[in-house]
Amino acid sequence: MKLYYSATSPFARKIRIAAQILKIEKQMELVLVDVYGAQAQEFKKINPLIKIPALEMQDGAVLTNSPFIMDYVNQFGHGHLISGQGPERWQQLNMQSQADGIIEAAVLRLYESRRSPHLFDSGFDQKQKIKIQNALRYFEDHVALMKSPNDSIDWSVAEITLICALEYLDFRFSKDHFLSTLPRLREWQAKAQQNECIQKTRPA
Ligand SMILES: N[C@@H](CCC(=O)N[C@@H](CS)C(=O)NCC(=O)O)C(=O)O
Repeated sequence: MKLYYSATSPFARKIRIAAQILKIEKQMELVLVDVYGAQAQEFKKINPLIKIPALEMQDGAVLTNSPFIMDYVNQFGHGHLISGQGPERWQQLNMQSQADGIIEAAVLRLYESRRSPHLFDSGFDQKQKIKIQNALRYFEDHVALMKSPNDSIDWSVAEITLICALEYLDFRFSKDHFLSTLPRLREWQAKAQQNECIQKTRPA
C-alpha cells in the first residue's frame, strides 16, 4: 500500500494513526506530496481532486477520502476501528463525521486566512468558527460515549478522528482557545495525547 500524505494533514494523520493501531505501518509506504507545489500536476493522475490523503491499495487501485480509506485499512488489518453493526456503528460513524467536520471547517478557515487581507471574509471565517464550537460542544456533552483515551488499542474511527481534530485546532488556531470552556474534552485530550501513536504522528 502507498499512502499519499503531508506531515500536517489531519485527514492523512487519521490513516497514519490507524496504521499504527492496526500494526500495519510497515505495509504502508508513506509518499509525501505537496498539493500546492509542482507535484500537483503529477498527483492529479492519482487523485483528480488533488487532495490528500489518497491510498494506493494492495491491488494497485486508488481510494480517496479518509473515511473510506479508514474502512479499507481497517478491513486490511482485520481491526475493530468501525463496529460491524447496530447502533454503535452509526454512533461511531456520526462521531467520525462530526470530527471530520471540525477539521473541514478549520481547513477552510486556514485557506481563508491565506487570502490577501482585503479579500479575507470575516463573516465566512466566523461561520466556520461557530461550526467548530458547536461540534466541540457536542463532543463535550457526549464524551462519556467515547472509548478510553488512555488506550488507543481500543479506539474506533471516532476517537482517532477526534484527536486529529483537536490537535489540528491547537496546531493552527491555538489563539482561539477552543477548549477553554470544555473541561471534559480537555481532560479527554490530555489523556489521549499520551498514546504513542499520537506522539509519533504529530507534525514537527
Ligand atoms: N474529505 C477529504 C478531505 C481531504 C482534504 O481536504 N485534504 C486537504 C489537506 S488536509 C487537501 O488536500 N487540500 C487541498 C485542496 O483542497 O486543494 C478526506 O477526508 O480525505
